Amino acid sequence: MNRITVIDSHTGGEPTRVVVAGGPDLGTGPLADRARRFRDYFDAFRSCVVNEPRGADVLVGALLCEPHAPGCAAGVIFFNNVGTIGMCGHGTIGLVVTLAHLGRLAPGEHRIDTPVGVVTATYHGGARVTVRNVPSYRRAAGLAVTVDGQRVTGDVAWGGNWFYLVRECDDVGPLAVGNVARLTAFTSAVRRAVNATPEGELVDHVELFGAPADAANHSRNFVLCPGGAYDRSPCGTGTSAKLACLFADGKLKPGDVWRQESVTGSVFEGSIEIGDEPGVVVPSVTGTAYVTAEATLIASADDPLRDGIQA
Ligand code: PYC
Repeated sequence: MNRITVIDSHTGGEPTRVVVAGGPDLGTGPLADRARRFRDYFDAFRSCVVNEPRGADVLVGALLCEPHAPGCAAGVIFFNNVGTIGMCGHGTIGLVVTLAHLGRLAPGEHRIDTPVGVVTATYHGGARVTVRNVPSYRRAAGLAVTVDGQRVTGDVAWGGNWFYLVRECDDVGPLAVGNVARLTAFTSAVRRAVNATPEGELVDHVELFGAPADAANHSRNFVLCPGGAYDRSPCGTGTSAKLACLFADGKLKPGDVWRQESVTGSVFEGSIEIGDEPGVVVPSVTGTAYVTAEATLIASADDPLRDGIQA
C-alpha cells in the first residue's frame, strides 16, 4: 500500500494538491529532466494523485522536489489530469501558501525551480503571494482559424505554457459558470483548429476575454486547460500571456497594473518588467490562496482503481 501525503489549497477557486511526501524518486538534475522522467515512468502516480476517485479533472498537482538551480527554496513539477505542465501561476501561489502553512517558508522573496525556469515568489504573509514568472512573449499575432464555419482570430503567446488568446469570434454567451459547457466546447474546437496550424501546434490552453463583472477590473477571462477542465482562477500563466500580448500591442507598460478577473470572479493583479530580448516581458502576478485540506492518499495494491481513472 502506498501512502501519499498531500496538502490541498485553492487559488481564486482553482485547486492545487501539493505532494509533500510519498512521491517517486526522480533522481537529481535539472527540473526539466526530472519532469520528463516523471512523465515517462510515473504516469500512474500522476493519475493516482489527481484523477478520480482520489481527485478530479480540475485538480492541478504539484510535486515538491529538491531544487537544482542555485539559491532556490524549492523545486516543483506541476501536473494535471492528462500530463505535466511547464509552469503554473495559481499552483505556485498555492505552493507558497502551503509551504508557509507547514512552517517551511517565511514572508519574503523565494526562488522556486520549475521545469521551464526559475520563478520568484514573494510571500506577503496571510494568503497573498506575488509570482514573478518566466519571461513571456507573443509568438504570433492575429492568427486566424475557422471553427464550425466561423472565423476566429487570436494570438499565440508563451506565459510558462502555450496559449491561444481569442481576440475575435462570434458571440459564445456570457463568460459565466452557468455557460461553461458551451465555452468548453467552443474553446476545445478552437484548440483543435489552432493545433492544426504550424504557429499553434504547441498550444494547450485557450483563453476567451470579455467585459469584467466588477468595474474595478480590466477584463474577465475563461481559460480552457489541457485536459478539458476550465481554470477557476484567472490563470497565472494565462494572465502572463495576456500581459505579453497587451505589451506587444502597446496597451501596457511597466508600472501599469492589469486586473484580470476569472470566470468565477476571482482576480489576479498583473504587471510587467521589460525582458532581456525585444518583445519579451517578465510578468508578475499577485493572488491569494487558502489551504483546504491536509490528507493522506491511500493507494492499495489490490485496488483496481489504484492508478486513478485515466482521462
Ligand atoms: O495558473 O498558470 C496557471 C494555471 C495553469 C493551468 C491551470 N492554472
